[in-house]
Amino acid sequence: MDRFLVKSAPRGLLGKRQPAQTGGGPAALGDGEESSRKRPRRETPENGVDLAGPSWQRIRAEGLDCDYTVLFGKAEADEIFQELEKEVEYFTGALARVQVFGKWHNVPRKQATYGDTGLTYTFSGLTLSPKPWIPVLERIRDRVSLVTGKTFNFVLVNRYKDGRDHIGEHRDDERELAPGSPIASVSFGACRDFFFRHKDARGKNPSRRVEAVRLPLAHGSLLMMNPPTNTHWYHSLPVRKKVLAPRVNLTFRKIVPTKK
Ligand SMILES: O=C(O)CCC(=O)C(=O)O
Repeated sequence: MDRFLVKSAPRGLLGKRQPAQTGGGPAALGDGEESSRKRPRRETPENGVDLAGPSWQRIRAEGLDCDYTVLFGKAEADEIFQELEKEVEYFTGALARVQVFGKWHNVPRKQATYGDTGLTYTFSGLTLSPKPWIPVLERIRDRVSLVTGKTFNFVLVNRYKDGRDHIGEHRDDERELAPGSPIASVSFGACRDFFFRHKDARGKNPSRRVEAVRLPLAHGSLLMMNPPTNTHWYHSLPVRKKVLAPRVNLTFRKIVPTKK
């Protein structure tokens, strides 16, 4: 992440892998181009969720390995979104500002972190502890774990009040992230375009041409960013002035606890 450094915890149940798929760029998901399959049953009827599990779209390119699904139906996603809006406490003051080339700016979105007790991470040069988990975040985290078989001990929440709020190109490649762990990105609210750009294809004079990948991230969706995606690809959520509604994104991570 730009300005965010974690300091301080499988290719699971998603099923068979597809070969790399790119081309015609930027490659866009959500148009039914990507293959999908149901993963084996895992949920129990008491969960009130689809017994067959979600259908996954596989997004593959050179060094990019992601899986996408709509995890929460509209009614449940609406309910969770309302609860996030009520319960999440975002950074204020110095933590809501960022220094770029010596000048201070407001971060163009709101941010918060929650996680296991005892974890610490570095943010804007400060060592911080995440806030303790709250029920709505545990509910989302546990649903992600249920369908992926992965566990997470930390979440970064980003709130975009409308399409002017955004996040610049960055990689989630902090060395404090547990090696080999995926990042699970869950979105609620306005659908926004999310872009991946290969590290060799950035800037004015890229060393080579690699098509960018565009994914519209829908209300209630889950995007699994599996290794080695964050080694080779940058991601961003660009400005979309026509989007007037808010969006909340949660990236669940596993970070290595700091040695005492
Ligand atoms: O809001 C999003 O979808 C992206 C968030 C993100 O890039 C991050 O948390 O590193």
